[in-house]
Amino acid sequence: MAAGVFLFVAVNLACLSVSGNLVSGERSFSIDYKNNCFLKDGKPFQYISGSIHYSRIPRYYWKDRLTKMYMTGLNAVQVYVPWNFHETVQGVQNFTGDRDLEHFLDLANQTGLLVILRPGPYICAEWEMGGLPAWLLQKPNIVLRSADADYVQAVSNWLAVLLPKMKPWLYVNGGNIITVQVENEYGSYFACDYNYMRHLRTLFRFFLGEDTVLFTTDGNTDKEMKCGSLQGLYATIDFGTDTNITKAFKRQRKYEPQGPLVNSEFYTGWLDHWGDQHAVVDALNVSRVLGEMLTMGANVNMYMFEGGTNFGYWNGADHDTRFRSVVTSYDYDAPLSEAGDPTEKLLAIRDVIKQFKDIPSGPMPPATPKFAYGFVNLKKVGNMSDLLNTLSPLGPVKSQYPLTFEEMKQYYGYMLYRTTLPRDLSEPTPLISPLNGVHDRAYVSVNGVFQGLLQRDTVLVMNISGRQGDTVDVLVENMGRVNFGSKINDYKGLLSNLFVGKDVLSDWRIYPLDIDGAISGGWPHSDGQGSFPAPQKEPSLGPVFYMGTLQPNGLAWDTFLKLNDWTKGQVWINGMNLGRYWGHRGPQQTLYVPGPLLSTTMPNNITVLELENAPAHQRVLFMDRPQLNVVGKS
Ligand code: 6GJ
Repeated sequence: MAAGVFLFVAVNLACLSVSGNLVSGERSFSIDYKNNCFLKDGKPFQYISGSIHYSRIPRYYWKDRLTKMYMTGLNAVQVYVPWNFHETVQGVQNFTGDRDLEHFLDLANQTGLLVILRPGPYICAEWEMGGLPAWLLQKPNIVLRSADADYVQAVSNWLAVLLPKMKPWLYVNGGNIITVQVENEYGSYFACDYNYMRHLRTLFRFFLGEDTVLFTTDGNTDKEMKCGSLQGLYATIDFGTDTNITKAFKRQRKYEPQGPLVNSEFYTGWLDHWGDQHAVVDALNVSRVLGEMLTMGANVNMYMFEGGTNFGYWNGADHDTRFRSVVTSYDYDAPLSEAGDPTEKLLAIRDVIKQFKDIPSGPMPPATPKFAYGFVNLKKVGNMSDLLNTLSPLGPVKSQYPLTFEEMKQYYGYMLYRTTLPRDLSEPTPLISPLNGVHDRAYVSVNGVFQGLLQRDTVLVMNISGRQGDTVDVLVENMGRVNFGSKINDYKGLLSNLFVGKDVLSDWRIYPLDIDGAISGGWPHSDGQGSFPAPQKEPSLGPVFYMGTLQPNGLAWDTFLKLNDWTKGQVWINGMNLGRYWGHRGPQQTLYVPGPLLSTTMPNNITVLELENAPAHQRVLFMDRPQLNVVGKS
């Protein structure tokens, strides 16, 4: 080892030989700047942590995943708090059921795991709008993640609810939260607004006390570390396996000359967008670099350790050269699979950790049982355009020109824009979004007949035909708001006018769609079997609902739903929105179905919204394994 590196490593090992001044019974967690380490109850402490997102795992399985992380040898977990998951409606905070954060913290505590809390308020995470609630966009031109008065007011109101809930969970108060992150990689954001970060520091100090270890995390560049760090917040860094760790930690040392080395996001895998090749990160590289960091005495959090699922509409998106939506699975090629199954990568990591600390004795809990329930035949319920009385019971809003989702005060899912053709189109005529205003996908029908689609950034024109006065339906899908970079103020819907040839389309009737509410209320299965057309085995075009039931077989085991030959859409089972499928694009080909969602005695209601093209066979398949790595045809 080169002398310089040797010295660097040696200096950082100093902490491990320090014995702290113990005051019996007193709990404390702090930074020892003299010996470059954390102190827990006055003794040197090195955390080996993994990221887990409770918002991506059904509450039933939290204990299972946490136990597997503990049995791997981790002593901490890192947890994001998605603001929009808890305050979906402005002023209404929800901490129940799958949102019961304190229950999650309690389970971690019971399991022997400390917590590194990351309450944002922005969290990135491939989560819708990086965790920020879309209702913030009610204020046009709001400057998110800045000292913008409206944004700061909303943030202050939220943190005034969340942080007092977290205070009893601080380690010093008898809980298991050892450190708290302020914002998230703020150095990668254009605003670089120190007044905003100072305000957050003030709020966190006010609610959590002067002794809590507050930190920031930024990417491995000087620009990011400079703009993201702030006096009084311990600066940490993040990087993956393809990094020179000595250089990376030297960069951290430029901002924290003394104190523990910390990699807050050591990437064990990576995310997938629709159409990507499935991302994987080599397990040997992960375990090798992890070993090198632990040898240096660094504190490491593995991002992700358990990824889980972007159920419902919670996936985020990226927008570099173009809009790219993140897939439903957040498997992330993580040590615990989306379904919580231990992988070879987990075992390799455990082998590394056992070189540095004792591993809990006893067996690693096994993968949860999986079952291939087989084929289920569905039948057509009806075209979206014929179901508006059910899906939009309050009827349309009339507007000369289109309104956005935000203006309509519907933030997620789908919205139907209806107008009429201004003139006869005897020849196929371009339907154009000249300002690229379709956010994100629009499915276009004339008199209920699907004619094609428009897509943000990539399909700005299509041809339609029809007669003057014909009904034009434009179903717009919000495919998840951008969660990283300058485009996170990601308005949805028709953001600008559509033209047929040179004629602007106007005089719209805009239908907010509460599909999830209708399905939670029992539709379509509660409408009885007789009220739907006789099951014709024929393909269908355009936005169409299908229904079916998975008959109970006494088992409620995890399973994976594959929609072979279907194109793109959304699935609900027993009222739960499992997320989006897009087999035509891939790489995800199956949706994770958590076993606890299924009934062992009652028929399990399946509803599918196919947006483009359903196969004549109208059936779906429940398998006993996932398929996340098959890029589609389109
Ligand atoms: C982290 O930065 C983020 O803090 N990260 C990613 N960032 C996107 C950078 C693109 C150039 S991808 C995976 C993670 C999570 O998003 C994390 O929340």
